[in-house]
Amino acid sequence: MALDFTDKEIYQRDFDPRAYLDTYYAADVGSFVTDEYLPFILKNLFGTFASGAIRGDTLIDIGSGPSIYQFLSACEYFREIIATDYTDRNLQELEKWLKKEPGAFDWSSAVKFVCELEGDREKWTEKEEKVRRTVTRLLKCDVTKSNPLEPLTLPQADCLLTFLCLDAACKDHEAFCCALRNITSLLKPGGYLVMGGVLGSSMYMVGQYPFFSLDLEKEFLERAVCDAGYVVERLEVQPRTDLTSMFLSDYKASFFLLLRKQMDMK
Ligand code: U7K
Repeated sequence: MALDFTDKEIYQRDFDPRAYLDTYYAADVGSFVTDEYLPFILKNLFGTFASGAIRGDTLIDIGSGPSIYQFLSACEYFREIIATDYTDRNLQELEKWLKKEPGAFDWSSAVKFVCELEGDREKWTEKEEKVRRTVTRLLKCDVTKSNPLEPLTLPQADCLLTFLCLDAACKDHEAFCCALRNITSLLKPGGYLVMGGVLGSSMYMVGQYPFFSLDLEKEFLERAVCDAGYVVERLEVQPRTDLTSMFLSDYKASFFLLLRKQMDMK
C-alpha cells in the first residue's frame, strides 16, 4: 500500500523535530548513525571541503530541518551560512541549538567525529562555536516556489547544500526537476551544489506518523541534475547494509553528489 504524498501543511502541523532528531541522530543509537548515513555524509562533506576548491562568502542550506551536521565542514570555508526550512518548528529547534538554549539537541558526537577527521578531536567545542558564529540567518523556504526564499530576494550564493529535502518536498519526478530549477536560481553560475540523501525510499517514520518520500534512483538523479544545468563532479552511493531499522524507512542506499552549475547558466 503506497503512502500518499505528505503536503507541506501536514509537515507544519505534524512533523516533530525532536522525535526526528532522537530517532535518527541520537549518539550511537540513532538510525542514521547505526546504518551509516550520517558518517557517510560527514566523510564526504569533509573530503569535499578539505580539498579547498569550494569556498566563498555565502552558503545557503536548503531544507536544513532541525539539523546542523551539514555545516560542520563547510563552516571553515564560508563567511556566512544561511539555514532554511519550510516548518517553523524545525527552525525553532535549530535556533535552540545555535543559542545554546536548555533542551537543545546534543550534536557533540557528530561534531567530535568531524573534528577527528580534521585531525584533532579535542577541538570540538571550538568547532561548535564556529558553527554558531557562521550560521547567521534562519529563513523560511519553500522549494516549490520559483523563488524559494520569497518574499526575500538574496544575491546568488557561492554554494548551496541540500540534504534529504527534495525527496520529501516533491511528489513526483516532474516536481523534483522543478524544485531543482527553483533552488538553482539561488546559486551563482560556476557555484557548487552539494546534495545528499537516500535512494529507493518510499516513506520514513517520525514519531507515530509516516511521511512520504519520493523513490529516487541514481540514473534519474544524474539525468535531472544534468537537465538542470549542472556538471557532476562527484557521485558516491553507499548501499545500506544494516536493515534493522527498515520499519523506520525502507531506503536502500545513501548518496552524495557534488555538482557545479555551468558558467553560462544564469
Ligand atoms: C528517508 C529516511 C529518513 C526525506 C525523505 C527520505 C527526511 C528530513 C526532514 C526535513 C519540506 C520542505 C517539506 C522543504 C515540505 C522546503 C524535509 C525539511 C528521512 C528521509 C527519508 N527524509 S528524514 O524531514 C527532517 O527536515 N521539508 C518543503 C521536508 C522540510 C515542503 C518545501 N520546501 N525536511 N527528511
